[in-house]
Amino acid sequence: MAPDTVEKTPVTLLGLGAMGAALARAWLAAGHPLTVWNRTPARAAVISAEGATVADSAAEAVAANTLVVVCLLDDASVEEVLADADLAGRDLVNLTTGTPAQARARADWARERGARYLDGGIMAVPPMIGVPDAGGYVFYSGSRELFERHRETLAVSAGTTYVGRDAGFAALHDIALLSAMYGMFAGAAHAFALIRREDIDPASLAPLLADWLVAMAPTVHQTADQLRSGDYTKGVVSNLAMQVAGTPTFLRTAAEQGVSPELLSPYFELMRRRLAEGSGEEDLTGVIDLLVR
Ligand code: FVH
Repeated sequence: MAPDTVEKTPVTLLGLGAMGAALARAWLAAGHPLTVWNRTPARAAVISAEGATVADSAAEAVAANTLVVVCLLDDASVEEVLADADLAGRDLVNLTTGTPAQARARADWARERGARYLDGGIMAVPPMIGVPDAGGYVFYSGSRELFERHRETLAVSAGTTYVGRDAGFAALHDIALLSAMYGMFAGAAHAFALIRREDIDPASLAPLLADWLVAMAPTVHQTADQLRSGDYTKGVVSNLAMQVAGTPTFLRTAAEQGVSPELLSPYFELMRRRLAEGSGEEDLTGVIDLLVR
């Protein structure tokens, strides 16, 4: 096979926690020259032994390369770490999880310092990084030009999904998906609690649960369709009136099994409120309007 003679974009990476270290290893494995800095030097030493150059300070690391990626704990640590760095002319890619407002403010902050800015929301856990078939990806938003310029380099770590020029959109998509995930975790927790004291192996419930959640997941497309059209009765299979009528059975079952209804009750309460507005023929989509203040 011909040797890979294409020059790889040098990368500076600030932050070598669980995620940062995984990113570092992916870029090193792909042959990208890598300069790193981490608050706790021992973590940088490990990555240095694998081929990275370690800078003495964050400012020195930023000065080393045009493409600067940060993956720190939170927005406050980004502010702290970059406080003394000269960002003029840098392409700053921030993969630190934050809120949409923090991302927008950070984009303005970077622009005022002469940097181009791209925000990222990582939809992966560290073992998925640098593994093309693992399904991990990163939402990006902010400068489209910056995204295109570094797309190939960024794709080394995980898939890339650009969601718009608004720097806050990557964080918004990230948190939206993770919020849905927590709703799913909550439902699964309630399901396992229901069988907890019975002679039912959790391992026998797990595949049934997983298959059912997968079967139900595509209903989000109908929800989106109803939200777009404004017609929440479109394509309804199980209407709100019928579903609310069924909720006492869920609550009674929880009581019979000695399980707190605290994860289910808030959602049932919203369903009842929507029904009280005269929306019995609708889907569950109207609950969304009750949430938006
Ligand atoms: N790990 C995961 O599963 C998730 C997957 C989805 C995305 N998240 C976000 O990624 C960011 C980094 O997460 P992480 O897993 O690398 O986090 P830690 O292992 O806790 O490492 C934190 C790094 O941040 C450094 N740090 C923290 N505070 C400061 C500070 N004030 N000044 C300088 N650096 C700071 C920390 O340094 P040290 O403790 O080693 O000295 C680590 O490098 C995060 O936004 C996740 O939400 C990960």
